[in-house]
Amino acid sequence: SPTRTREPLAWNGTGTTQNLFAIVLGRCYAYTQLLRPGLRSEDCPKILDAFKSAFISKNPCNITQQDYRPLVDLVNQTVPCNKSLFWSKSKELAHQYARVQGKMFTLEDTLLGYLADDLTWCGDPGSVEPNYQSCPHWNECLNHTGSVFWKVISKKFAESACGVVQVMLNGSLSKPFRKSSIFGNMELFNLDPRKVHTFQAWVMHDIGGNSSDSCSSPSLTELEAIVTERNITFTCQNNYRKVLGKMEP
Ligand code: 2NF
Repeated sequence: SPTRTREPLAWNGTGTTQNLFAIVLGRCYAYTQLLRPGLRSEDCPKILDAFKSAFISKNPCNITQQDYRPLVDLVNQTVPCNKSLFWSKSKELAHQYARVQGKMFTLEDTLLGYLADDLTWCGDPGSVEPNYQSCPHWNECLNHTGSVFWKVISKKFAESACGVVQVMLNGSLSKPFRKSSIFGNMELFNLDPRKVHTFQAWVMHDIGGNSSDSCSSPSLTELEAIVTERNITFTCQNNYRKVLGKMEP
């Protein structure tokens, strides 16, 4: 095995998840064989190789969208119309809803999002191994291994959405919609108005917390203006009942 000539670069974030490659390969087989049979499980070793090639031996602050191109091109998954669920600051509830409902797709219910959810990974210019000691925090530099990955696959997810799309927002925040979030700057602007006719916002509040009419707050009015300007019909619901109802045992 190659000997290190020096210590890996030191960053402010946690290092690569232990057993990263085994987790990614295992998730790939689980997804393609058990969760969504019909996707090609024989591609999993190729998918893992393309994932590795995107960042191994590279400076984790100098990753480009092209680095992930071979990986993204290996996966041809489309989400059925009316089934895309975007979220911002509401990950757990959005996932629960999508999965209980069984038929909605958050980004993490697509293969690429599923492979990487909750994982950290980065390489090091001086090594063929991932950097298990530290990785850049996502606000430490712009073009970092994780940010670029999520931006690339978020953009693709948004571009392919069609029909009615939903976004779940967190009404317990003073600004449930933020233009600077990944939803606000990658997903929203990559929806295709020729395919997406209606945009539904669900503003959820903590159960037992203060309930307010977030749909008429300035933050939601700003979202409405952007959506309407893009010639997509906008609707907004506070505490969409179907979400809460489905959560009851
Ligand atoms: O880890 C994920 N599963 C993930 C990461 C980034 C983006 C998922 N996404 C996709 C989801 F599918 C949602 O539709 O983007 C949408 C949510 O992103 P958001 O920025 O609108 O919402 P937040 O709840 O603020 O952030 C979601 C996660 O992304 C991390 C953040 O720590 C949280 O774990 N995050 C925020 N900004 C960045 C960034 N610039 C970021 N990760 C990398 N780069």
